[in-house]
Amino acid sequence: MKHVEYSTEKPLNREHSLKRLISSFITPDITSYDRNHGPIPHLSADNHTITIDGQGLTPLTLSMDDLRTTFAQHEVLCALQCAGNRRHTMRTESKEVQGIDWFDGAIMNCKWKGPRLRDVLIRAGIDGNQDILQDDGMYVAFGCYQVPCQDDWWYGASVKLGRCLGREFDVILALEMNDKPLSPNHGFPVRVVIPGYTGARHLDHICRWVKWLDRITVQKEESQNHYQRYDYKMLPPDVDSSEKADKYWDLIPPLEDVPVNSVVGEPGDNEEVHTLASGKVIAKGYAVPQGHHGQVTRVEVSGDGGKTWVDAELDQFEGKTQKWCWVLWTASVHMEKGQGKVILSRATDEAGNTQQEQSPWNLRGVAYNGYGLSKNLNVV
Ligand SMILES: Nc1nc2c(c(=O)[nH]1)N[C@H]1C(S)=C(S)[C@@H](COP(=O)(O)O)O[C@H]1N2
Ligand SMILES: [Mo]
Repeated sequence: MKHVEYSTEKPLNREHSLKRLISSFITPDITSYDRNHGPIPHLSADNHTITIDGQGLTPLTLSMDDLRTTFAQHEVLCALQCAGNRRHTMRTESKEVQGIDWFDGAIMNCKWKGPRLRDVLIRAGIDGNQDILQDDGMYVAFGCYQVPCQDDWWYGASVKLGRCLGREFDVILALEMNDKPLSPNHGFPVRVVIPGYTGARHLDHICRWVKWLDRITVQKEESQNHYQRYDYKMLPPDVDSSEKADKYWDLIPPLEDVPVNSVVGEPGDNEEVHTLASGKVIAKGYAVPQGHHGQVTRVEVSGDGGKTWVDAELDQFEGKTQKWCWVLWTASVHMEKGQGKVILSRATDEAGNTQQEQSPWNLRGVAYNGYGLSKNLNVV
């Protein structure tokens, strides 16, 4: 029997302290969040394989050794988050939603390495030079049949074929995270990595990064897996029960765009905050841009409930803007002494997308991006 950790009934879902998360530009394995719909399988790289098949392909099976030694290895650095990141804020600032009570830490900024999916598909017979448009109606479905999930017996997701073939999209089959083989938690021996997306439709959240990948199928329709069809979608605001949602799932496309976002990680809620001699308080957090629209260029921070704002400093990795990464920010804001104070943050990206105070309520609590918020502070 396969060695597994946790169970289908009680999968491992956890995030780490936000302070720890924002203390490092690259998120180490031990600080990155875990999201599972079933148990974590412990697989062997010696006998695990991926089968690639589908429309116009001769089925091809590759070992982990094949992936590592017979393809050029490609590295990408990127920040991605679960679609449910910040659900807790939507739940508490707006009204009740369904789903795991994620705070602001279901995100990680890591380095991934492995062959390009493009090269693997070409070896399986796809013509890499054909002019595949975003809307050609073909999809690449990823599957993991290693362990059953809570709502389906396998885990799967799909993305458009054009996205998998475009070199600029940096889609890889990752064998390594942060210069080490993947850990079982993060998909050992291989997972899909799909950084932010340029195109008409994007799904730049990590829920599609299938772990323990064993199947890739090129097909005419989206994946029929439960999590592709009935989850990670933004239902309209008037859908406020599972019964109403049932009528909608098949009508709306999967979540397209994880919006521009920022959070305040320091100080944390309910903390006692000491002002500096200048009367200012130091605040820190992270910010991510909206899909393909370009990096976060500005983060504003307010210590007076949104009346006045100051610009935060953005500390980027080695001074360079990395295409798919987050930015970490630091600001010093003036604050009046007293109880029940708040610090707000508001990010803007290159395309001019800016966070609004509140974000649209939806039943599954996905894509929350209201102002970053640290509340109930006691400023002394
Ligand atoms: N096989 C498999 N892949 C999966 C999942 C899963 O439950 N099973 N969860 C998805 C979701 S919802 C997220 S947010 C990310 C979490 O990746 P992590 O656990 O490495 O943080 O993996 C995705 N890939
Ligand atoms: Mo997710």
